[in-house]
Parts: sequence; structure tokens; C-alpha cells
Amino acid sequence: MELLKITTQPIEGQKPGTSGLRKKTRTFMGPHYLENFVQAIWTGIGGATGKTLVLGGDGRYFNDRAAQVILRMAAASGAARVIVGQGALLSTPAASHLIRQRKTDGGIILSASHNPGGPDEDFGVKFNTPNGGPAPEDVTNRIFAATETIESYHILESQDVDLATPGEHALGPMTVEVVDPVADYADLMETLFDFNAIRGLLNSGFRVTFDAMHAITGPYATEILQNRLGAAPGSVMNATPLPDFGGGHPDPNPIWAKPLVDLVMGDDAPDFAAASDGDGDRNMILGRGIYVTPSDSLAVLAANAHLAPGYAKGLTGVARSMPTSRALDRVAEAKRLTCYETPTGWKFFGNLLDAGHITLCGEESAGTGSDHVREKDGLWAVLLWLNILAARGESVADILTDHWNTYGRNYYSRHDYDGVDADRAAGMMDALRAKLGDLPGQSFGSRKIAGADEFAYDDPVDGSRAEGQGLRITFDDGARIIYRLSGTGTVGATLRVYLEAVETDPAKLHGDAQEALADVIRAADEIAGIKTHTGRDAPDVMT
Ligand code: G16
Repeated sequence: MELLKITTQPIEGQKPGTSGLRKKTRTFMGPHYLENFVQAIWTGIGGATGKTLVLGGDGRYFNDRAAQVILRMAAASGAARVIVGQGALLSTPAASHLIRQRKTDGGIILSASHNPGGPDEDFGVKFNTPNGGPAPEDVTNRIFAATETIESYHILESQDVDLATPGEHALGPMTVEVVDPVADYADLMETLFDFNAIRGLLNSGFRVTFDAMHAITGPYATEILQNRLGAAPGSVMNATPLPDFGGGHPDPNPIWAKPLVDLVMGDDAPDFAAASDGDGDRNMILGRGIYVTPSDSLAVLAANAHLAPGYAKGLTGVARSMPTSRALDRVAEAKRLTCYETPTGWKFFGNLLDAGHITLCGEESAGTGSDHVREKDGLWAVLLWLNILAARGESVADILTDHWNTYGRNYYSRHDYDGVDADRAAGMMDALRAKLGDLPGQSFGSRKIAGADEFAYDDPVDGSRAEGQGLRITFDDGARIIYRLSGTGTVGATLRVYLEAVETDPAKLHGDAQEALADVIRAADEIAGIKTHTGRDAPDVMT
């Protein structure tokens, strides 16, 4: 085994986005691309020497090859041990758990989350810190700075490590420990939820369908829902992870998981259905005849979490990302909990969770989670829902109706304009930013703008400040429009427009979201000139 020092030079554009570095797979496969970034991670965390790290990914194309490169680089840089999920697989929440459980120095997760996979699709690399959470901006800034000055990287020349067999393997002076990717995570879930109650529900004829979308949660959902909780065989669909996710977008929303939505809207609907994404941190919740928006799901979970044993003591506080609907705020107010508003990106919840300020948090982008790990967690949300359903003995639709009757409904939708020319998208944001000061007081239909600003966040724990986190328009009746450019896309710019309106009239709680939001949608275009700037007539995706 030879230790190689390879001469390289900086590669442009290795700046981590909302969640790690995401690029086209072929970009990552290009000469030195992955290696430069991994060496920059070592630099950004003060070197790999003596460290114990976790490594795993969502199984997408190039996952296995990238894992071998990272292991050889970790060994060459003096890491003591790398704990790898068998087959180089780990869901993002399971990786977060392993990082914490084994008290490691952090870990590398290979995933581009909900983005499609394959040689012509997307790949990603993300570093998580010892608390199990995505690296905060000071760390990612150091990593990025290292990518801009890199001159060489270190790698061991060796055979591939056998990642198919659990146990310890030597790689030069480093130990590679291959572990079952599912067992520890499944055990953690058993400590949080009343598995007996859920088992009883599933034995009573209550039918569940979980769509793993040919992504990482297949083995996790099969073990937990079918093997441990007794859901009928076949309850987990698309359960085998595939390198290209079967050619689909592993994104659990009504567009990309349409077959599941069709199922719950059909005659033979299960009582409860859910889906997760490429790396297992997102979730979509459905009941018979009903889709629960992520923002509503977050609010329902916050209102009912005490019904699960792991949260029986109540919540210390809650948090949501700024564009997430304020349905959560209504629950927090009623329960006298502080509700923190953070920028988009799970990394911003980390300090609040570590400091014990919050127990539960979530985002409009189909992510909910709690202090059990430091990532959002798709199956956790599914199990919390099942625990609540078992405890309340009501249907998903009844629980949601009761929730809206109690707290009111925040009608909500996100409109995405994908692959917009980056300059045009930036031009729209610049023009809107320039006129924010003139907007308060202007009327659109029956609503008047009460406030308009660009969101910035001062972290209450470490005092760090994040600026430029979305343009925010608030109306006098609580409606909101948020404009943001996505930080996870790999082609051009994705413009996200988040739309929200508050309804408390019991007669108007069951409408269609797009119809209920029609005036807000119109105002969003009038205010920002979306069509003119982007050249698009309609959004590509509405969730
Ligand atoms: C990531 C982040 C989330 C964020 C989402 C969307 O999710 O972890 O916090 O809400 O991206 O970000 P953006 O609007 O910038 O595209 P995931 O599931 O892709 O890791």
C-alpha cells in the first residue's frame, strides 16, 4: 500500500449550498473533483488525524466508488477509524444517529437528497459535525476556503475495502468498521414511540402504505414497519434502493409521488400513507382521501407529540424555517412555547436543539424532526403520526379537521420555477429587493402590505448572523409571500415562491389551496414581475 501525494489545483464552484455540495454526478466523477473537496473537508475540520468518522450514503450512482475514495483519503490523512454502513449505505438520519451514538468526530454523507440519481443526474457530499448535524456556515466556509487554495491531496493506493461484510477491516493503519445501517436506528425509534400501540393499530385492520421511492428508506421501513410493527407484507412499496431510483425523482411530494397520492384518493385507499426521499430525511403524509402539507404536518405533530412516550414530558420549544407556514406558530402560542424562525436549511436548527431551546422543528420542504438526531427524519415523522393515530383512534382527515377548527388553517403552497436563467432570476430578486421599502401600505385586492424585508437571522446561541435569506412580504391579515432562490439545485436557478393565507372561518377551512390562495398568487406576480423576469407563464412544480 503506497501513500500518494497528488498535485492538484483549485476547482471553481465547490461552495456548499443549503445542504452540502451538490453537482452533476459527472462533475463529481471528473478528475480530482471529489478528492479536492474531501481534502478540503479535512482542512476545514482541522485535519483527519486520529479522528473517528462515519461514512454512508443513499446508494445513488457513484455512492460506492466515492465511498472507496473517501476511505483511502481518510486512511492517508491519518484517520483512526471510519464507521461505514454496510454497502456504504446509511440514511441521513441514521448517519446522524451513528455520529452521535458512537461519539465520533463527525461524518460524511453521500447524497443529493431528493434530486434524481444516475450518471447524468445529481450527486452530493455533505459533512456533519460531531453533534450529528449538517456543518454550520463557519465550517462550510472553511471548507470552501480550502477548496480555493488546495495544491495537493493525500490518498492511499490500495484494493477496495470489503464493505459488504460487517466487521472490522484494516486499511493501512486505519480501521474500517462496517455496520448494519438499519439496526441502531430502528432501536432508537423503539425508544421514542409506543410500538405496542402502533402494532395494535396495524393489527386492527388499519392499513398503511409506505413508498420508499426506490431509495434508502426501503430497508429501514421494511424492518420497522413490516418486521417490528407487523404491517402486512407489501406495505412498503418500491422498497429496493436503486442507483437511479428507478428513473424517478425520489422527492416525496404530490408531483413526484403521484402514484401514492392517486392510491389514497382512490376506492381502495389505505388508512395512512407516506413516502420518503432519496436519503430518508424528508416525508410526505397522506390519509384516506387527504394530503397533509408539510407545514400542517409540522403543526399537527407539535400539537400532539406528547402522545408519544419520547415526548410525553412536552416540548421545550419549536422552530420552523422562515418560509414554512405559520401554522406552527399558532400551536406554539396556544401551548405557550417559543417558536423560533430560522433560515432555510436544517443546519440552522442545530444550535437550538443542542442548547435545549427546542424539541421539535420542521420545514415546508417536507422535513420534520426532533432532538433525537440532528437531521430531519422521514421515518420518524411517519412513526410519530402512527403513534398519534393509535393514541387518538381517529383518521388522518379527522385529526386535520380538528386541528384547523382549533387553530385555524394556514392555506399554503410553494411554487417552483426550475432551471431559470441564473442572471434573470437574480435580476428579479435585485429589482424586488430595491423596492422593498416602497411596498408597505400598498394594496393588492383586499389586502394591504404590512411589512417587506430581506430575512436575516441572528443565532441566539452563538450570535452568528446569516443574511440574504429570502425576501419577505407580509400582509395586514397575516398572509405572506416569500421569494427565495434555492440552494440545492444543480442547473441554473430555481425560484421558490412561498404563498400563505390565514383562514379562521369554520365554513372555509376545507377549500383547495390554489383557489384559496388565488389573490396571493396574483399579488406575488404583480409585486415581483415573475412572468416578465423569468419568461415563464406558470411554475413547474406546485406543492
Ligand atoms: C435541504 C435542506 C433543507 C432545505 C431544503 C430545500 O433538504 O436540508 O433544510 O429546506 O434543502 O432547500 P432549498 O430551498 O435551498 O432548495 P434536502 O432534503 O435536500 O437535504
